[in-house]
Amino acid sequence: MFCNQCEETARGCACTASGVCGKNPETAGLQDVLIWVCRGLAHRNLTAGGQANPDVGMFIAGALFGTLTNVDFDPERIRRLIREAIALRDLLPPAGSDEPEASTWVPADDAAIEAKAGEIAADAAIDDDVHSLRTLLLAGLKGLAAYYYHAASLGYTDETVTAFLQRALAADLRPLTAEELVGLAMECGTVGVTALALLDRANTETFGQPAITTVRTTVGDRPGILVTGHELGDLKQLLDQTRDSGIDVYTHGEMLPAHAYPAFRGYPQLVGNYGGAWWKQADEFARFNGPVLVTTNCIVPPREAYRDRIFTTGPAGFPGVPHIGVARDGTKDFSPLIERAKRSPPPEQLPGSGRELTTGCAHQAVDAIAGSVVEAIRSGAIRRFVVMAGCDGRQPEREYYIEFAEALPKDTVILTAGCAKYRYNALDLGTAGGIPRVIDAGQCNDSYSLVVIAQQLANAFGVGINDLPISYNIAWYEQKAVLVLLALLAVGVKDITLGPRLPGFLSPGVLDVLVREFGLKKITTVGEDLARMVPSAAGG
Ligand code: SF4
Ligand code: SF3
Repeated sequence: MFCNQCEETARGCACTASGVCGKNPETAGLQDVLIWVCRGLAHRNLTAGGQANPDVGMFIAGALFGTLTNVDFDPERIRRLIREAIALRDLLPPAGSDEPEASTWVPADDAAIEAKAGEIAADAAIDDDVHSLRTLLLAGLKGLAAYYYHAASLGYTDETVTAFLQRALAADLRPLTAEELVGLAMECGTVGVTALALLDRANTETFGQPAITTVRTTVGDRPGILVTGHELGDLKQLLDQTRDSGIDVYTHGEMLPAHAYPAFRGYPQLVGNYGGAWWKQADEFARFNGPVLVTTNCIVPPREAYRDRIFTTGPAGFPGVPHIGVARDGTKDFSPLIERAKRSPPPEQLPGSGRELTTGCAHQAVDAIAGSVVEAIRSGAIRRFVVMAGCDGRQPEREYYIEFAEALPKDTVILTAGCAKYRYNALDLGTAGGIPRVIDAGQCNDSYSLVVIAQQLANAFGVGINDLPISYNIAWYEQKAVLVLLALLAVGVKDITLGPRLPGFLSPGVLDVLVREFGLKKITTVGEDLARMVPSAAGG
């Protein structure tokens, strides 16, 4: 195997024996083959005219989502998807006599799939700028596919997104120059903005406009079901099925922002949020005592303590873990979780929890207080915003983000989104000019909200987006964050600081371009980064 797509890749270089995330070589190889046959499928679908089969775009979005870090560890499901991709492809007319192998390949058996996986891994291991750019593009495409999948599962689709996804995947079947790859990566960011805006519309039109909301983190004395991941529609269906059941429902991780949407307020059994970011799940799921529903990333290999009460759905999967499927009409039957919950003791209160969390400060909510925000900036009560969006992770060096948040001067406000916020959203950072010092827009996809807020401020002050008093200190872990990074670059944001490590797939040459053209930097020390991002903070 050769996988270097996430922030915790082995030695900052690549996972080659097994994944730090728990992905084994078999699964890694199957994922590579699935992506490769999707390239062949995309090529044929586009060559047959436009998007000859309109279902292919959605199939590819789902398939790519499954290959994102911490989504699907189940080799059997991936094998099935490879067969489905080939079957879909072979329903399309052949695209001429010189089709790429990925558009015609039919594996004789599992050994043939394994051999193909070996070829793809050997090719990925080559260390040069072109391979670095190919990995950057693929990571961005995975993030794009994932966000598009979320929007489409709520019925919001956009052919320009699926057309680009297929064009960019198919393009890599022939040798591309570094310039072509840079162009596609930048276009991926632009299409990423379209997909993030689509998801924003899907969420707000389906669940209502989010409003600033406080969320309880204490537990009740009834049995509970814990819902994690990003798929709000799954939570909604589960809540409909648990009305008057005597079971409480708690959000976990990236599901926290659900509490801010009006559609989720009418459920008295949705009682609060339990736990923090994804990497603490082994301990938190064990203490929760009741069933856990994993809707998307991040799932980590489950511990024995809760293995008999964890369920996956959607793109998430793990061998031996029951998977809740979807009916043709889009409904899911969560009765296995409900039955399991009825036999479960109530959750255990987590040590250190109890403080209410605030979420829902998406662009619509900030719009409602725009006058006060502009006034606070004009009066000097708010001197600077620092965007600290992205992912959390398990390495000790991520303590940096707590220290950074604590060290920020009292007239600075943190704009956050994604699970990165769990490092500081329970700190008592107070307010600046009457505005909370941590503005949580929501899930990682709600980073889009932060861009809208920045654009609104730029308009209010009649300046460009880079002339605003906003610094970017982004934490990344997986490929959704890569797409968010490309989207920020596409809207013209410069001087982004990224951490805790830079992507292992960036070659020195590609990094050099990102530094030169976009001012990308890696985090250093809290003191040094503060001095750079909030200049007068250096003197206290
Ligand atoms: Fe390694 Fe990350 Fe790939 Fe997992 S997803 S195998 S940790 S690089
Ligand atoms: Fe987190 Fe997995 Fe990226 Fe949606 S839940 S941000 S890491």
